[in-house]
Amino acid sequence: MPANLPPQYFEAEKEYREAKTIEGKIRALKKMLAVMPKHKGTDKLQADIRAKISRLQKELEAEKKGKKRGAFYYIRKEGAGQVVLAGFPNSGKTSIANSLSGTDHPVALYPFTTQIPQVSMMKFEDIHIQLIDIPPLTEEHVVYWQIELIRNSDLILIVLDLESEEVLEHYENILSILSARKINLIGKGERESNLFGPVNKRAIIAANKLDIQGAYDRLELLYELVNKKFPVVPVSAKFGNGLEELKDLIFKELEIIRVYTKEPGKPPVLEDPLILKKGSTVLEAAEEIHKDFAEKLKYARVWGSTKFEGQRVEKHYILQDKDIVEFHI
Ligand SMILES: Nc1nc2c(ncn2[C@@H]2O[C@H](COP(=O)(O)OP(=O)(O)OP(=O)(O)O)[C@@H](O)[C@H]2O)c(=O)[nH]1
Ligand SMILES: [Mg+2]
Repeated sequence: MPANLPPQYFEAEKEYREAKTIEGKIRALKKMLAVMPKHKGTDKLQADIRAKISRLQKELEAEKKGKKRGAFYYIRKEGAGQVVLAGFPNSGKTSIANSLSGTDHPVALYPFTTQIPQVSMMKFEDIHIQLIDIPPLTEEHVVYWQIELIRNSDLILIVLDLESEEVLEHYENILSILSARKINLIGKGERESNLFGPVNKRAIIAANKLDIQGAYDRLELLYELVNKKFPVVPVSAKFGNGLEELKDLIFKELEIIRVYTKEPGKPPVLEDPLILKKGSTVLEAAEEIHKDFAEKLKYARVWGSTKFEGQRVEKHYILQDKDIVEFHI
């Protein structure tokens, strides 16, 4: 090992070892190069690092090409949850996603306007929820990556078109398209089970185009026949009706909670909350921060769901949305 390597070099080297992606490794190697003194003693090390960078860059290109060839769309989860919008052509999926996220993805009168997944982020109070608008689902037109996106998501938002006389048939078709591909939609009061067989996916329904004449009659029908199984929210993407209710429902059905943390003697950090599954404990919140930290945890104080402000609770105390936690180790 050549002498005189600065501490920044070892930090970057650690970053390299711990990097989980090829991009991360390349970034760390470049940092190592940048901070090391350039002299005879480091010539060999510099050459080794450059060779490693170029090898990794080739790997990265190969990976990108592979993805393109298969026309496979995998969308990395970002934000507090991932929601896929699914429905028949022209039902208004893109219009709804645009209205919820403030995006401007193409919307048109003709079917199959959306051909590739469109990702956007919907702001909900102090968090962001990821929306994926996909091409329409019809018996004739289902591609495997649409199904994969649905399978990988946290929640399905089925968009139904109140302008169509066949709205009920559309609903039944969507369910059967998915169940034929081993995706079982679950709704009110149903729990996800881990049994073998179809995957269970929670679903909610947006009944769109409420502004169209006759929409209320068809909405009645949905309330009568569908609302028992899935929550139905009437909306008009065009005029904005029902969008706030839809946002609330999306958050509720994601079944997550926000938890803020504070250090003893300091005010709580009221931004960028921890996102946890509903029913999570103080210990699980600590694990989200760091495994070692969770192991050392003795107790916590909680503001919000407890009877008293700053009440002392044990590790297995179940947290609620918007609780503030002060960990004691
Ligand atoms: N009246 C009315 N029209 C709407 C509403 N939402 C969408 N539309 C219209 O319905 C048509 C289809 O809207 P899109 O948002 O492109 O529908 P989509 O489901 O994304 O369509 P595909 O991508 O082809 O599957 C467009 O002409 C929209 O302007 C609504 O709430 N009211
Ligand atoms: Mg669309």
